[in-house]
Amino acid sequence: MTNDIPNAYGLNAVASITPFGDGLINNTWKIEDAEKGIFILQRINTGVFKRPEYISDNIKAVSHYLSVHCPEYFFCTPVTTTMLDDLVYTADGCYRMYPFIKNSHTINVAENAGQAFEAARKFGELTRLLAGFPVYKLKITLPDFHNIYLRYNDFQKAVAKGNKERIQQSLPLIHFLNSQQHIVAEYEQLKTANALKPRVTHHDTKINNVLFDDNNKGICVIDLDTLMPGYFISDVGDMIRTYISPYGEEEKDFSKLEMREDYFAAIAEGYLHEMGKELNETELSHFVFAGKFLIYMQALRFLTDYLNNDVYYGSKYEGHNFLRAGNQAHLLQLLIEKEEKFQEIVNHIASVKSRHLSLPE
Ligand code: ADP
Ligand code: GN1
Ligand code: MG
Repeated sequence: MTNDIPNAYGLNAVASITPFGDGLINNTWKIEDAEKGIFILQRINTGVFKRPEYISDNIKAVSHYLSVHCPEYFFCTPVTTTMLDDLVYTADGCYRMYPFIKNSHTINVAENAGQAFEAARKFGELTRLLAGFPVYKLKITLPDFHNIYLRYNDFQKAVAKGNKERIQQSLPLIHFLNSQQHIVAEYEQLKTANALKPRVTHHDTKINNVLFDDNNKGICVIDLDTLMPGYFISDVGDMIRTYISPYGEEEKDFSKLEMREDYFAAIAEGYLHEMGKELNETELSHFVFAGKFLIYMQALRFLTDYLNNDVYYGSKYEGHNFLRAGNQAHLLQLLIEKEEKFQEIVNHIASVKSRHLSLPE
């Protein structure tokens, strides 16, 4: 990358530009400018996000709403260029820049249940604060992103028309994923019954999308590209997928994956601390389903990509997406084993909260 992009944002004393973070879709750099300080520069993957201006429009709309209704809330917004634009288009893509939040850090795997609580609380807080926001004013930055029905169909197409050798090799995994199709059916039922309330949803609640301070308190949520209308199952599901196991989606030794009860309870406590009053009965009773939904969809997406020759996620080594898919299928099995126990935990937390709420002041 040349200095043209930082220059467009008024940075004329750039001391260093270093690749940063572990995202799979966009490119991120940390930029140090001798005069203006530290920034995060990102190239938006326009193969995935075809209308980057929709992302900017959503961030502006939400930021405006929050500044009026909860001015004390810290919402991290992009920096504008010297021409007052927030996006810069060049021949090699579309860029935007954020101030680097001082004394912040991210983690890729939760190291203790307190971090899981904090992250779940921060994402829950955002949705709660935006409960009065006209959700359908948000633009759809990624159509059908969490449409599991479509993801399942894409998977079937890949199984029918994808790389023949890879299909052959993946047969046991294909068989397992086909056997879990009831997860799609249950989601369709919930939608048909209008049981899930459309809300402002982050759609990528991985723990490294929360900035923590030195005391492990959440500073703010980041990575707002997929902030769109959606359902709570997307956000809670990705928390269950990514905060509970001590090893994540890249782990090759599946025996290291675990569904730790205390981390699950921390997610439920943190999210319901903010959203307990917002969720309806059906939503509460589908809290663990959210995890099955998201983990299953991620397994479908990784295997679909493998069968389609890694066109979406790319691959750092032979069989990378096959391994990620197997990892997620294993995680799904672990969650299914704990499903009843975990849902009891949610019911218990929700009932304690509602008793607490109905006590006289
Ligand atoms: P991706 O879509 O590729 O995951 P993110 O927006 O999550 O991109 O940014 C990647 C990483 O960069 C984050 O996980 C975090 O470590 C860091 N980061 C992003 N924005 C900021 C910021 N404003 N301040 C400090 N660090 C940030
Ligand atoms: C991608 O960009 P990143 O790493 O935050 C993906 C998510 C997947 C995740 C799996 C737009 O997120 O849906 O859950 O990889 N984002 C997009 O790690 O596809
Ligand atoms: Mg991210």
